[in-house]
Amino acid sequence: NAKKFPDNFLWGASTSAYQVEGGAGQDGKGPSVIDIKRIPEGTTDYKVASDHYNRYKEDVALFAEMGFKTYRFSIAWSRIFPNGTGEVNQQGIEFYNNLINELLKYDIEPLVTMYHFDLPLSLHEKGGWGNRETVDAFETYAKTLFEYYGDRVKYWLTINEQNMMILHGSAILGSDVSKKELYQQNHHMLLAQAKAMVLCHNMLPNAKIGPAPNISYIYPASSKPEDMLAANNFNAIRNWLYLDMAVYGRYNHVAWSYMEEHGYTPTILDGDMEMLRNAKPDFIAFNYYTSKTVAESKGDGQDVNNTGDQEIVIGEAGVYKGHTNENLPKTEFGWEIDPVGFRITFREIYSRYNLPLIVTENGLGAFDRLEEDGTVRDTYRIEYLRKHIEQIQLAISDGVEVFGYCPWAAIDLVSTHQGSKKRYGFIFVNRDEFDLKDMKRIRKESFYWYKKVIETNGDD
Ligand code: BGP
Repeated sequence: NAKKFPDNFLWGASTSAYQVEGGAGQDGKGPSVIDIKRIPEGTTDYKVASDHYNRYKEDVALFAEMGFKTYRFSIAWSRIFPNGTGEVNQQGIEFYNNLINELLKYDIEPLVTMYHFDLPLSLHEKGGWGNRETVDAFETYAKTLFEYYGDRVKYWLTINEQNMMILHGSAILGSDVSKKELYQQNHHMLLAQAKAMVLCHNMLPNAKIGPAPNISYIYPASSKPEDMLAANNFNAIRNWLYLDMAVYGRYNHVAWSYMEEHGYTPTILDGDMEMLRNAKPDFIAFNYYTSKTVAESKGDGQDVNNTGDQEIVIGEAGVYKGHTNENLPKTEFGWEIDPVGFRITFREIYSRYNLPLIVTENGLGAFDRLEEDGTVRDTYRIEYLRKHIEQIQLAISDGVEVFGYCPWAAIDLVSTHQGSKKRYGFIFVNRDEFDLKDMKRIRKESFYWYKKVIETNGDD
């Protein structure tokens, strides 16, 4: 007997600044690493995106029509500090003021990601997260956000998918960085996160803050002990490293010995570990699209294979290698679909950390088609989301505390890896990869379906 979704469950959806806003350079915005990102040939850049910067009112009205209780968006650091640090750009402050007020007008709770991949370019040029000064810049940025928006924003997310930035750093940032350097960046990001959490609790006693990694439970390719070990390693390196740090302020022993063995251990200064131990999140947010399956890697590097995604290679010689899970269907973009893995992931996170959970991304990227009659029949998306929502309900029945669900994405936006032909939204944006057309907003079939899900508190 499945338990009901709790009253006040935060149904909503997500976006991120660089993928939805556009408005590049508008009103004093500074450039970010996204502006120098290597964009795969044939795909859109992020200059206009979905032009949400200029159409946020229309968009928020549509979110309200769907009945959103919350909306997860990110603040572009370089709108607030065009140079990453220094002078505050009042026009940037104003934009998010307006957006937050517009949401509150409809009783939509803002759920704010402080940093979603778009590091200000000037900080990147000074060494980015490899430079400890970026930690201070982030602390100042966090303080500024709390000062300006803390009276209205109750839920804060520190860093989106830090684990993906470290594992696939080069794919997201468009530059090749050694693993040793990435783990140093990781240490600095963890410190920045810890500082933001402490600051938030000091400045805003009623606010809640948490990390937002991408967590998906790792399966072994077979019951062979060596495959089990590879899965256990990858779970520790990909998932628990980040949450153990956020919650307990310690490097787990498996991840640490992996870093030692490969020469990736970061430089840790006096006081760092204490700082990390003293910071505690109020909840854990996580993004989940798919599970991952790995096998043993023999260590010659030859057996480290690609899972089919064009950009992301899963595997590291001698540690684990990506493996196709034959039991799972795939999306049009080759991502394995695994709703049951979602429930397992909930259980694993909750039993390790015992904190309330919220899903900040989950969804299906597809080539949606605008029909001649003006409809978008994304039944495949409805099916994907329905199956995942069922598993949330089962996780709740398992005793897991879940307080919200924000699928990706509220509205079509530019994908991180595959341009604007890969759509995720409940709302269609009428543009092509390079032809901006009229940018009209069109309700997809999933829009009406999700509205009903929210109306019935998950009983659709
Ligand atoms: C997550 C990111 C999002 C989003 C999503 C889908 O990793 O946090 O920003 O892009 O993945 O990925 P993609 O756009 O590559 O399909």
